[in-house]
Amino acid sequence: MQSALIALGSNLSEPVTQIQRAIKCLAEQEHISLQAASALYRTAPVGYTDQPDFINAAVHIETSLAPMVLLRVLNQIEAEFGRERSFQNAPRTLDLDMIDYAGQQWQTERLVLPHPRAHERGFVLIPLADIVPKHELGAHGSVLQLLQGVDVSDIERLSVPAWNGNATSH
Ligand code: PH2
Ligand code: MG
Ligand code: MG
Repeated sequence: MQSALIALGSNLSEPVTQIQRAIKCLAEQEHISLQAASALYRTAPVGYTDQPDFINAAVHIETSLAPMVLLRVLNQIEAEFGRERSFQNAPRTLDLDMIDYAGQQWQTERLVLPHPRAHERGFVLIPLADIVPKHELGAHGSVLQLLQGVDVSDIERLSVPAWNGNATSH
């Protein structure tokens, strides 16, 4: 089994419910074991800003799937959740981004690891800090170190649970 970190985001069609359902869906995948889930966060849109606030979270999984197979599973789940790809950074029902896979470095057209923008994004780092604060994102430094250089003033922690199961109950 290998360790992987997945960032989740949604800003369409009841995003809190989308993220809760997506975490449950990941936990129920045959070759994935959910280890930990962050809290849910309401975050201002970064990049293309003329769109609703996002709900973001992150999970730590163990998986026997190879990186490209895991990527395909993530894309399939996005599609099941009604994800449409109209333009880059468009509003979405569900975005599942692989942030890290066993600390590996990848540079392919379809997959870059660690995720090339995670180290500068508060909406990824704040959830990661809940579950893997000391994790090193490639050569960029640890999650906690990186957070010191990032504006997180637009990020609000929600009190609703992200996930109320455990790794074996479903
Ligand atoms: N995802 C993006 C671009 N901008 N902003 C926030 N707050 N949350 C996101 O998940 C997000 C974003 C591209 O995937
Ligand atoms: Mg993304
Ligand atoms: Mg994505």
